[in-house]
Amino acid sequence: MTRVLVVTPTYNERESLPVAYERLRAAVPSADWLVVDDGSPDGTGDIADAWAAEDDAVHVLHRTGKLGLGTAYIAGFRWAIDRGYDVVVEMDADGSHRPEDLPRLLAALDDPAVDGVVGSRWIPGGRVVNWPWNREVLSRGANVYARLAIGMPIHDATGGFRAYRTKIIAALDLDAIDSRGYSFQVDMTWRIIRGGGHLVEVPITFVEREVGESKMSGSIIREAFVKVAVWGAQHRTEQVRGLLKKSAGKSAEAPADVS
Ligand SMILES: Nc1nc2c(ncn2[C@@H]2O[C@H](COP(=O)(O)OP(=O)(O)O)[C@@H](O)[C@H]2O)c(=O)[nH]1
Ligand SMILES: [Mg+2]
Repeated sequence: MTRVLVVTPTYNERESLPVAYERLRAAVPSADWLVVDDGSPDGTGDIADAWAAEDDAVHVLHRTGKLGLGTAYIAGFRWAIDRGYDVVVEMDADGSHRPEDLPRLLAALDDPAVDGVVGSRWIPGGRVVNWPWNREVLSRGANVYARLAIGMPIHDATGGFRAYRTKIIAALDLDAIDSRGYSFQVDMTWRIIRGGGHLVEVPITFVEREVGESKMSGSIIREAFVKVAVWGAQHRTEQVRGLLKKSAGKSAEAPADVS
């Protein structure tokens, strides 16, 4: 049987988390759940601890302060790798990622050629509900930007509802990933694709949270903007180097000029 670990990073989600817990347990009862809490001042970590004490499938990782979504996921990935899980899922706590969509994401992994599944808002069948227009513009814009800057083939590279085979994560150099905010999702996508991994997109409905607050901030947007620009520049430089090498190789192969 495939062992699945759902990783949910939390910061001040005491209102959202109980709903996510109920819905996840109902939608995918066989999955284990790891909450990675960054010392939420509102006591989210204590709520998760209480479930963990009663439910063997629930685990909690406590970190000392708000260290960012990216490092929370990396801690969760390591936890999954160390314990021999086959699949690791990324899912937000606030209900935006509907646990009811998870079986469809996991079903895409039935194909052994697929290494990871990205829940996508921006392909046919995908949609967003109750998102303010400025968030939609930001998300669509970020994805167009990633496509133009680095040739990103995934339509929702910033989305965070995903399922990966643990082995594709274990093949990455996790220490080298320093993205803290949402650029983490683009970073993971790009690393896996460049490493030859096969990702597919499955449409999802993203529902904006009804309770609690978003942790999106200007510094998170800036981090993503700068990082994608840097990756784009690196990628283009590599492409140009490759072309130069190729043409140098060709002229070396060409018959020598007899003068
Ligand atoms: N552990 C941890 N979780 C975080 C951090 N920042 C955001 N999260 C969690 O990541 C998920 C997505 O964040 P959210 O604020 O909903 O972002 P939005 O959906 O883009 O508005 C939620 O479950 C948050 O609680 C962080 O620094 N540490
Ligand atoms: Mg959210």
